[in-house]
Amino acid sequence: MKIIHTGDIHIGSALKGFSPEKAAIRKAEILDGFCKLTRYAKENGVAAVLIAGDLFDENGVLPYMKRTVLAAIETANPVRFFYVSGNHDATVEFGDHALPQNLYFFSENHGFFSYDLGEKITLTGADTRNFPTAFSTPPVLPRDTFNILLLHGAEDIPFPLLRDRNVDYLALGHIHKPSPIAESLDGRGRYRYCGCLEGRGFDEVGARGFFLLEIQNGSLIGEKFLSLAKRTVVEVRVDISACDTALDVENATLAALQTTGGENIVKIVLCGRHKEGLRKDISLLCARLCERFFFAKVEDESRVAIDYDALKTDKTERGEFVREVGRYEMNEDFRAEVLEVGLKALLGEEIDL
Ligand SMILES: [Mn+2]
Repeated sequence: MKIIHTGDIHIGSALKGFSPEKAAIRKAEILDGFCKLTRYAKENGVAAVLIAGDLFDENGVLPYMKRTVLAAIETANPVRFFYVSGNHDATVEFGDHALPQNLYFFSENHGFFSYDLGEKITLTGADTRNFPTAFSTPPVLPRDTFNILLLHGAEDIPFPLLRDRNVDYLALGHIHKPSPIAESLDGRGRYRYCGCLEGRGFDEVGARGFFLLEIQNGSLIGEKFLSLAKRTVVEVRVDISACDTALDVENATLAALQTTGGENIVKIVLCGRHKEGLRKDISLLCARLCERFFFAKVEDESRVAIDYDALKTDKTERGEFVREVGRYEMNEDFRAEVLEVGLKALLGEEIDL
């Protein structure tokens, strides 16, 4: 039996950090990402899709999004969808929407609820909205079946309570970075976070997708990480120590992005110690990158390389400033920043803090 482990799709989330136009596109793509997954499941003979919470993002979920999700699920029948609520969709209600027959919830009993998936596979889950009381009666799972536990959370999940309860695969949601290798839960079971389907913000760097599990005769015989993501958030650090001009900075950045496709979202972090007087033109660089990639953000961690030894004996106000800053106790990164800003001010340069 083929089973998909997904979650944290966050349909309707605000997508801060993008321009309004790009945020609107991305919002549509995130909804579409779930629809693509439902089609993949149907076309590839997947029996069940486990949604480990946060399918929706409560603050921005609109009726059309719920309609689209429910229609996609219905269209994917006979694939069955099993959905536990997370912390971001605990309050999302379907109200008057007609629910497809192939969508299953875990809200009964206000605790753990189990489904027999057939082929000696059981699926047990609990809604996050029923934490922590659900854990007062932890599930008792059969010894001779393949047991999947579906939950959403991290610190609020008492892992020790779930050990030695015949869990084979703990399918988790909440942490948006996928765990490539499932970690050991106890002598029998393993746990894993699936991550989100699409990187949404600049903090969701790297591959995003879902896990496809294959279970036969009570054992897991295959597990694959697959991605249908439209875009990836790519973070690249660019050392600009050797740059003399803004054009050099741009060229160094473009060289670092040579293998990155234009459909992606890029986050550039400038680093290194460059010569004094280099004008980095961050805004222009960001605008250029936005022309080549879906969206871009530039962070500047680079600093001026200062020849402290020469300045220590320098008789000018610059030397005096360096000596003065040297008298205070402070973290060395902060000292470098103070010196850079101060020396720029003494040269009459523009300062962006
Ligand atoms: Mn969450």
